[in-house]
Amino acid sequence: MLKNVLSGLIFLALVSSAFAQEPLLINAYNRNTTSLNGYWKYIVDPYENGYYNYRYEPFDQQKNPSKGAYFLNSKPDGPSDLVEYNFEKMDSLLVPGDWNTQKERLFYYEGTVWYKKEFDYALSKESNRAFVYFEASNYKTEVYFNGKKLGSHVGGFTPFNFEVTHLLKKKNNFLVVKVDNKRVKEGVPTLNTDWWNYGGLTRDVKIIETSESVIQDYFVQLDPKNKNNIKGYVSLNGQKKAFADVEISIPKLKIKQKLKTDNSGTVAFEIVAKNMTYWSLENPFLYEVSIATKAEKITDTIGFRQISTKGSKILLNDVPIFLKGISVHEESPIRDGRGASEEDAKKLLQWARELGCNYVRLAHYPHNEHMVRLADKMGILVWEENPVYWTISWKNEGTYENAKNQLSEVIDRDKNRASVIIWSMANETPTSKARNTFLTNLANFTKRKDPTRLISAALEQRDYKGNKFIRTIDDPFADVVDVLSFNQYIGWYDGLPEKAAKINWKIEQNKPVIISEFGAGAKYGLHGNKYTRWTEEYQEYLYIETLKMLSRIDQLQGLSPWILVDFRSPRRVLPEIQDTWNRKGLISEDGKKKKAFFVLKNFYEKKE
Ligand code: GCB
Repeated sequence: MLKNVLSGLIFLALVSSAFAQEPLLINAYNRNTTSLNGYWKYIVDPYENGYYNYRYEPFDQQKNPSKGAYFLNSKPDGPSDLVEYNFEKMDSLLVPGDWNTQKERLFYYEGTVWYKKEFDYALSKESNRAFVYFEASNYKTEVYFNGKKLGSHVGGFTPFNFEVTHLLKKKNNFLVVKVDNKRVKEGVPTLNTDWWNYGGLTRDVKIIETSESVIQDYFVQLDPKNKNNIKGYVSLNGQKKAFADVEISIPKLKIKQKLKTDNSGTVAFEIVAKNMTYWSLENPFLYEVSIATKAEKITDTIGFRQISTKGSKILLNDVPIFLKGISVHEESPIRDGRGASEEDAKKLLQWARELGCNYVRLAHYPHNEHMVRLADKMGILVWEENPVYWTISWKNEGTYENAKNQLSEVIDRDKNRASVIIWSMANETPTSKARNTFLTNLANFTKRKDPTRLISAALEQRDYKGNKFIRTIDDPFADVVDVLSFNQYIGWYDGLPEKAAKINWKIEQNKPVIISEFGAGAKYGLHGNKYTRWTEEYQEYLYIETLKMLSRIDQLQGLSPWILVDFRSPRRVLPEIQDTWNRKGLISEDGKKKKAFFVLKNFYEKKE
């Protein structure tokens, strides 16, 4: 009996540790990788029949799961053996890609889809390690390799990886992934959003091969307090991570710094660097930075700059800047659905450039890494956002942990990108004690993790002391943020565009103000007078009036109107106008510019 209990406990311990998320390898961009993109076999499984047995117990938590478990990729032993699925005979989905826009029958689907990919892989050195890396998968993902569970991940927009070294074979490896995009109340985001819940392996999947002692993480940034100092840390992972030699080199600065890790495998450093070319909008200069151990070397391109605030100003390298921005969703402007490729990012950022932008708000969740890498190269500043949207379950501890984890993963991924200047905690969240605590804890966590960037959140505005014509921000979270941002829809959800002329602002916080959203719906090609909803003229009129109104805010330091391109949302059902598209784009989903595009472009051209 005791023996049974003990072996049960040991088994449970093994299972639960196997479920833990493994340390993220940053800079998957410049590592030794093999792509697993391409066609994957898939099974649609709305009842999660391949995950639970008929007593609703997960197969992957049983000692000897039956052949019905899809992660086993079972094959019948002979003609009399019963196996009720067969990946081989199934249709395929392209990875990266959402399933909704690839298969008509999955357009509105929310549930589980199983993916399977087979591949051969030989490590280039016996002692090397291999990891399977997912740049994102929406929303809950269970990963199995050669019939064993690697772990799971929650959150649709951030990267995660699992080590596969111990299970890897030279031939016929099979990776089975369960992706479930069911919306859940306690989730992040929650049930209710205004964008399409694209499911699937939406970004790149790859094998990363590393040496035994892998350079897992590093932070190499300009010291926010000293412009002649490069500061950060390097972290190794593996058997030999303790007291290991590490060298950071930045050839163009003639820097070669030798370091030694502590017993946890980490080393913090500060390097004096004189005569640096700072990363700026005019000259987005990126240095080649290499980090090397005895066994491996990894290279990155990093820009050095300072971002700070002083009173109501935002300073880039001590010089005040005005953020000429636009909000962007991560939809492909080239093919249908979720965007994930470099070409998608290029086109979106080129449009932003054409509009005169020096800044983009990546709404409402972390976008793919191409966006920030390109923004780094192009000299475009970036706001990155955690998908804490509207009515999250503020009191639920698991929801907080989930939000924190997603934020932590995007900070891990992008903390060396000069373009990223703002971490946004949330969008349009209703104030309450629980919400204020939730967001304040997130902000404190972020400041500790990355003290080099600014914190914000898209808040809401209200009447000032009951006066409908004076607007203010009286959200307690305004005291926590570095940059005070808010969304406002005067002229669309709140009266007609002419109302803007009557509104004044009384913003009492001595902080920079960014208008994170304003906008109006217009169907490209629909014309009429400026009072007719959905016409390009209405949207144009709203932009003209809104820009005049916002210019009366003394502390105004930037804008990111809603939004660059029309995007899909199941909330938007008006026939012949919306047909599942939110029409507040300045560009239609097929790339045509609406009249308001040119109003904003003109405003940005004239703005210092
Ligand atoms: C908002 C939300 C955004 C919506 C937009 C709209 O305030 O932040 O996600 O899409 O309004 O179009 O209503």
